[in-house]
Amino acid sequence: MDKHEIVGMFAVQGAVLGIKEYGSGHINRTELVEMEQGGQRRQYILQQINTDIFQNVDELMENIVGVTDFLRRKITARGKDPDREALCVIPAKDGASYCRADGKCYRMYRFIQDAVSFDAVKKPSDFYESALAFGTFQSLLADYPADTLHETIADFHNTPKRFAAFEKAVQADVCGRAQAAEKEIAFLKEREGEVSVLVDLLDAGKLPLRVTHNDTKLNNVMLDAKTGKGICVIDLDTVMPGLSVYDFGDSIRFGANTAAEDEADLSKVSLDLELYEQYVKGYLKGCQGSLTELEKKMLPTGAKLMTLECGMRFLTDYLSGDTYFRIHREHHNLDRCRTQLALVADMERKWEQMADIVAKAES
Ligand code: ADP
Ligand code: GN1
Ligand code: MG
Repeated sequence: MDKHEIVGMFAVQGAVLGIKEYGSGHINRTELVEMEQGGQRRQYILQQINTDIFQNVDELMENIVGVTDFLRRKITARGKDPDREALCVIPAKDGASYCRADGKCYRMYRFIQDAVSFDAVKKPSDFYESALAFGTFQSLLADYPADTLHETIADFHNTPKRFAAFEKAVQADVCGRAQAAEKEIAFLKEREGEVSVLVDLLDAGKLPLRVTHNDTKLNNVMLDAKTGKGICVIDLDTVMPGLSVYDFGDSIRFGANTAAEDEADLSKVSLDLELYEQYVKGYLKGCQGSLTELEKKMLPTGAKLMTLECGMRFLTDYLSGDTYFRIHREHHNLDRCRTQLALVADMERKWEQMADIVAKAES
């Protein structure tokens, strides 16, 4: 089936004017669909879901429909525009939330107009706005029935389990790549004692389990193209019960790095403390005072451990033959791992300042 026929399976009218690749995600494949409807041009997002990773698409889409319906109702009740501030799933013509074609799974969303997402921070206020949006997202979902959410990827941010998987990949060394990553392997092993800190606090009941996004990269939030205000959190595949400090941490890992996630020149990698501060302020404001004292105190640890975890995931994938994250060049996952570990090292150098910024921030 070609893409035009796939679009035709969804409950949209009119003629397809064009379909082009879109976005820079590592997991799904995203396309922008342009249609003509009664003389007007309309845009949609078409996504091929990565079913190697998301093996139960019914459960995945049940989560997304549940969360987006919930958000849309709340946003409407607050007198705001749900089409702008929440994703809208376009159903298939048979009423299902996604389509199957040639063994692949596709979903469609209404396109959020006059909005942008960034792969890198252009100005600090954009980062502040993204933090406000992610914090608000979490507050909006504070009373979502968490027990109805399916775990779309088991143990997604269980850092000690990620560490065990990394060690297993080093042992197996199926591609003979471990030697090329000796320094990175040693760096991670030196920090083994730290990887359980947050999950241990969760298990001890000291950190609360919340409904979290779990993939809070800057390019997963849409900002208003004119005002720069954060409007809508997207990419909801991993909305599951989790830790707020990890949501915070993933945003810092990606957005407060002075270099790109896959920068090959490590001298460009560092933690931008000004951006970090902006994010702390925006996130705490968005969370509306709901974070506990311990959550607040653990924000720097969330940033460091999420960066460490992501580094070990990239390295595990490199050692395993690049089967998880889409790569665009040789050794791409090794480069990605190296930036993460360089960022961890810089966070260690700036640890006191990171803690100080949080301590001084108003919640
Ligand atoms: P991935 O899982 O591959 O990261 P995303 O759902 O994040 O996929 O989509 C990729 C990009 O497509 C986003 O960064 C964003 O720029 C754009 N995008 C996704 N959904 C929408 C939407 N509903 N409206 C406008 N742009 C969107
Ligand atoms: C993946 O899909 P995308 O590109 O937003 C990954 C995240 C990683 C991120 C690293 C489902 O996110 O966990 O942090 O790459 N998503 C999944 O850039 O594994
Ligand atoms: Mg994304």
